[in-house]
Amino acid sequence: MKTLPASTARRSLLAAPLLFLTLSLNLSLLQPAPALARDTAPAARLANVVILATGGTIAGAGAGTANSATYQAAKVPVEQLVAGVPELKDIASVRGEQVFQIASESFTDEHLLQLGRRVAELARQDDVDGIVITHGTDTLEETAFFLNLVIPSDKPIVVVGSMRPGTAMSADGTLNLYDAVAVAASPDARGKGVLVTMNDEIHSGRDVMKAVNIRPDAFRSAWGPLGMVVEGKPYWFRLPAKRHTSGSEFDIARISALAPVEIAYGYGNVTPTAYQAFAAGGARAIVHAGTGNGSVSNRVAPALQALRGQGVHIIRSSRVTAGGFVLRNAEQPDDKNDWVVAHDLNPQKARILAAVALTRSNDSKELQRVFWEY
Ligand code: DAS
Repeated sequence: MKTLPASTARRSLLAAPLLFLTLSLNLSLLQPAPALARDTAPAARLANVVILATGGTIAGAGAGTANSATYQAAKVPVEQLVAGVPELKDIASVRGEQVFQIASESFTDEHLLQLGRRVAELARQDDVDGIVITHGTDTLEETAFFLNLVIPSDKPIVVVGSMRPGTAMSADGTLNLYDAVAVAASPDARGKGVLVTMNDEIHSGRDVMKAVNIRPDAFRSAWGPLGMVVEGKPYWFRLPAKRHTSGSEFDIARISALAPVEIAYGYGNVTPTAYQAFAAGGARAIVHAGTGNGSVSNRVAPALQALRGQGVHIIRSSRVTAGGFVLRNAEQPDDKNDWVVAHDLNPQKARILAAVALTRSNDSKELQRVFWEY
């Protein structure tokens, strides 16, 4: 038998224990991890989350599984929504309330106030840790922003919808609802304002908008989402910068009615007719959904100056959808006209903020301050 040179023999002797150690390590990797010592501390209780259902596609039903866009919204009751996601019981102690059963394009300011009062009442309860609102997607961004302004609570409040009814293939409502409850149950969602979970993303109720009307990735925030939910766990990457909820000067308890505020769209060939009709109908402010930088046609500017003279506020917003930013006195003499600019808020959000702000002051400088701060 050929003997090994001494150096080779030493290396192989050294190698033997290493080989044994490696093998035993590999084998141990194949064994199931030993059960951790049972934690004797009582298991932390699941968070109590209330789901307020208002209707929309997330409660919709279509004739067949191929009907992802042809369906009836606001059909499925909240009990069935909750039963449709049995995994909810693993992440929270959930109960549901049916506040409305409507498509959200039919929301009125009265619906906003009624929903807001119920949210505020629940948020004051010690046995409620978080609130989820299921909602149509059409005006979801308006409701989320409204609640962000008037609910004096740091508890997680999450608005959620779906782009496809539960009867369709690849329906998005179940996972959206699961994500919403996961966020509402999460202590680190506290103090971040009203949130919106759609398509695994977590958005600020202030920034989010419905940018697409027929795909699950419909909701966008011009400044980006705050985070995302992965397998029932929220991950955060940024925080809201504007005043909201417990940091807001507005409180639903002190609002009996929202101020009447309308929106008129700017476009080529525009005339003052809509603005004048809104003023005649009692609008206290008109949001101008202007072209580009909230620009105002020279066919309309004189009429808006006259309306301001009659006490109607003019608020310049922009009709652009991927991130407007209207600057004071840029292309329009706002100081001279005593007009307000909507900052980065789109027209529908500007309407909500003006309708809330005018419940406290009719002063245009106060109104402009509010648009900078919220
Ligand atoms: N009609 C729409 C609404 O209720 C359906 C939806 O997308 O939720 O907002």
